[in-house]
Amino acid sequence: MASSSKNLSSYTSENIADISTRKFGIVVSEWNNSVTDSLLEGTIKTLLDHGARKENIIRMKVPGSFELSLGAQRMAVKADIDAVVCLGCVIQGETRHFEFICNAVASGLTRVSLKHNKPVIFGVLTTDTYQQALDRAGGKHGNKGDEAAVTAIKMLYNHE
Ligand code: DLZ
Repeated sequence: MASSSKNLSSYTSENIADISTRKFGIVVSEWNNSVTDSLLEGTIKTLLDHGARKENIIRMKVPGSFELSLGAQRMAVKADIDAVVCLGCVIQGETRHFEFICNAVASGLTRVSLKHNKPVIFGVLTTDTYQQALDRAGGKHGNKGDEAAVTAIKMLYNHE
């Protein structure tokens, strides 16, 4: 698996633009909150590290990853929100629930992004085990929340 051999938070911070006037929405799922809280921490820290202002980071909680799409829509519809970062953690269980949630949230977030022409970032861990999720939420494979924040920043400027 590609992600097992590299730190998911590796990126070059060169050429990351000034985001001090930009406003970010973060939608975070409460399901597997021990993981999503770490993703949230990583996202906020990275945005602040790159110059975002605390008052320009708006948070919204949703019950589970399936609800991220509607949460993202409610954020994206606000005229002053420039980008939305969605954070969740779906862990494979014994049923096909995993596939339905992952497919729904991936296509839901894509639709919201295209409809509103705003970056809507897929910061959702989709893992086989709880340990794999922890490894990617501040563990040995970094923090997917950091990566989601950097992706949002890059997408704000890559067309200007
Ligand atoms: C129901 C459910 C299950 C089984 N597993 C997860 C999960 O691993 N991660 C997650 O974010 N949410 C899970 N959910 C909840 C669904 O996302 C959703 O909240 C419910 O199906 C209600 O719509």
